Amino acid sequence: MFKLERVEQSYGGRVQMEDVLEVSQEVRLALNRNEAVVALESSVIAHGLPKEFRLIAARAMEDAVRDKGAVPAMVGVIGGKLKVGLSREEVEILAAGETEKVTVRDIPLAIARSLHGGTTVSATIRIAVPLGIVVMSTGGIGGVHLGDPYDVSVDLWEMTRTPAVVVCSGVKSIADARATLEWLETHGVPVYGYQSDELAGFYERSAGLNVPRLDSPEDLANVLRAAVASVGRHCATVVSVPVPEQHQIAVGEYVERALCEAREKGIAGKALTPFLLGRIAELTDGLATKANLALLANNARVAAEIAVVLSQESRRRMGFLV
Ligand code: PSU
Ligand code: MN
Repeated sequence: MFKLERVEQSYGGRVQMEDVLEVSQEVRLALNRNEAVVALESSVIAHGLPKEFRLIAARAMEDAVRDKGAVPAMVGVIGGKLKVGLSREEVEILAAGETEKVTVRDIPLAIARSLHGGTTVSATIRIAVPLGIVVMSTGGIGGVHLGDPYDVSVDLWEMTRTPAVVVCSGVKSIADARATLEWLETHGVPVYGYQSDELAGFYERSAGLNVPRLDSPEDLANVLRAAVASVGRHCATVVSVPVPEQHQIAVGEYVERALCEAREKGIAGKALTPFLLGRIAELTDGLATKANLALLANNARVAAEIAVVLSQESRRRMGFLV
């Protein structure tokens, strides 16, 4: 029979979680009190935006979460430690330099090599959810890449096994929204439109694909409760929030062009997303970056509203509230 303890022994003994994980005091207090906490990914800060906008984005997301009465917990890797609730200085380290892009695959190496890194959606939920932080916010999830159906983001696999509520504006612009939605359907991961009947198209409000609509955080809370009571809760729930109307822009032709350039330069794998996002920002004269900032803050706000409703519910059940 498979015995995890035996495997750990053979791997050279057990490393304690506390040796590799550090949760900020503010986040720890909030969790102890069952208050609302929202996990934020840091790859978008470390790699997803032009340098001069990274700190602005981090602050906008954190402020949006606080404005709604929740505690932001930005997740990242600093000096090989998995950090939940990055301090301002730690966010600055990730925003300033060339640090690792840490997906769930890269966590062991980042720890063993004492690296700094921004965590993608997959790594962020893998770290946050076991702590009880189930709501996370991002810009766009990774997906099945355009033009390369074998380049499938580990975000998708991770969402099949980690029960996070992932708030996003659909799939990132350089992935294939249709193929990604199919993939998620095949693997049983539900995708809902937040106050929308269509999957969000990142810079555009619609990707032209229908999804079931949720009208409010309470509506989502009902769905999550129904899931727990029936099919269990083994996978993530994707909540797709359209970019605020005034920031919507069409980027189709620029995505095509950036993809061609990447192919010519032989850029692939983990380096592809940062390259493409950078080129799209340049080609749209910064409008894409503005839209990106707007949707990051808006998604963080919606995530906080969801986290507040979920925490009120659990506090009520536990007798904190009457
Ligand atoms: N979408 C963006 N900006 C980003 C990302 C997505 O607009 O920086 C990041 C997220 O962290 C996401 C990751 O989890 O890209 C997916 O990368 P990949 O396709 O290499 O798995
Ligand atoms: Mn990829």
